[in-house]
Amino acid sequence: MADSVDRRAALALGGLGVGALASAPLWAKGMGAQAMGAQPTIDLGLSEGTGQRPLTDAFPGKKGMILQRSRAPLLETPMAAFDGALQDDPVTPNYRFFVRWHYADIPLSVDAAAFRLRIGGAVKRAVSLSLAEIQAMPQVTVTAVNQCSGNSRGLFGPRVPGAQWGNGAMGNARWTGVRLRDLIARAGTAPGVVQVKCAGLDQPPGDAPHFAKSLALDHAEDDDVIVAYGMNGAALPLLNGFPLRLIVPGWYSTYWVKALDSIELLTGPDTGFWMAKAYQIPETEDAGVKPGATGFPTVPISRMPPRAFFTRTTPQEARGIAMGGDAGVAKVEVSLDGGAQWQQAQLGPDHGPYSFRRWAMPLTGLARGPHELAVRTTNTRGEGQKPAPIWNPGGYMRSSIETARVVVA
Ligand SMILES: Nc1nc2c(c(=O)[nH]1)N[C@H]1C(S)=C(S)[C@@H](COP(=O)(O)O)O[C@H]1N2
Ligand SMILES: [Mo]
Repeated sequence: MADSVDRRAALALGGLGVGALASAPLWAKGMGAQAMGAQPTIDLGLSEGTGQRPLTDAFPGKKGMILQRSRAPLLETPMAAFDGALQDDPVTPNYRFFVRWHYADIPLSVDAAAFRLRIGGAVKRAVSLSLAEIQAMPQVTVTAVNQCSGNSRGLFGPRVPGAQWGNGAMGNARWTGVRLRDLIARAGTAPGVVQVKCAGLDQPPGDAPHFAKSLALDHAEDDDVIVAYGMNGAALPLLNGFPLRLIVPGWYSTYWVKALDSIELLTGPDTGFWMAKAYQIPETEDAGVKPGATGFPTVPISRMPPRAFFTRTTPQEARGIAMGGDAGVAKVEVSLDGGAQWQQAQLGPDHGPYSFRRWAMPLTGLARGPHELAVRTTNTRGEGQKPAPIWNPGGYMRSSIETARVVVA
């Protein structure tokens, strides 16, 4: 759901043309052993091995991030960053927004004045647009959760290879930009276009395949699919894709191509590695298979299912955030007895179908001793969450019911 022009965002974005420059390699900044040693750590409570990870301030525009890997950067958001009272804005600040790149050769600086977005392939006329030209087009803002397909992978049991994320490979932001549809219209579609392929400035090592993702043409032309230059009223941080990124509300962020500089219209399906081989999930109802299974049919990952999380639990109150996936949050329920009985939680303001929504549950009259809490959400299409976690070899799409423990003294 795209709102009309957001004045505040438009004002703050006035300085975009100046450009965001990083002077030194990201992983070279303050990453010496001494600096690292001084950093506190956080325990992600992973299924196997140590969940201890250092917190880092060493990346430009980022503070207090969980360091999963320096090169290519994998920075996770601590759950505490999502916490807030019911009425608090449920967006994740840019400086704490998670970061994920596949390849180490990422843009360390981008000259905003020289930057061009190229639109080609099966078009009527190939175009090359400057940021100023794109910012002069009709502006839309959408609030949407960006969640890695492998968010929570480190909680999979048995363990699967890949980034051992806790629950913080996600974030919610107000994205401001232009509709992908309007950009496509500048070039015009030649007959027979079926997909729209998007790629960015990051480069693969050797002859590895360039990172690129494709959407069906009708999806690419949805109202809500935008090419953003703004994030929470500021230019995109370099690590989150400055100067432009694709926003695909309701879909996993593997499609949210960062540092987007190429849009190519295709007359056949994208058979490249990143669409045809990577990011495949089992073709089962819940994307789960028996642990260890191989050789099952797969499909590319796409839409997100609903999820709810605890951000803070005290003997007086449990609270957190929920997302409906590719639909709004209809309700959030909390269980105080390990999932036997459920009560409706209070909901914070609705920021649209793709946003986090805050929830809270006062805990009054709890008996002394430990209590096993659980939280689940149901989206506006009636889709809920299951208690049992799924398993698949990619560690994708975890969305089972989360639990927390509170001890009343
Ligand atoms: N150009 C480019 N875009 C990309 C990627 C990438 O490696 N290169 N990774 C994708 C994946 S898998 C994720 S999870 C998100 C992460 O977005 P963020 O770093 O802004 O949080 O970016 C997506 N877009
Ligand atoms: Mo991802």
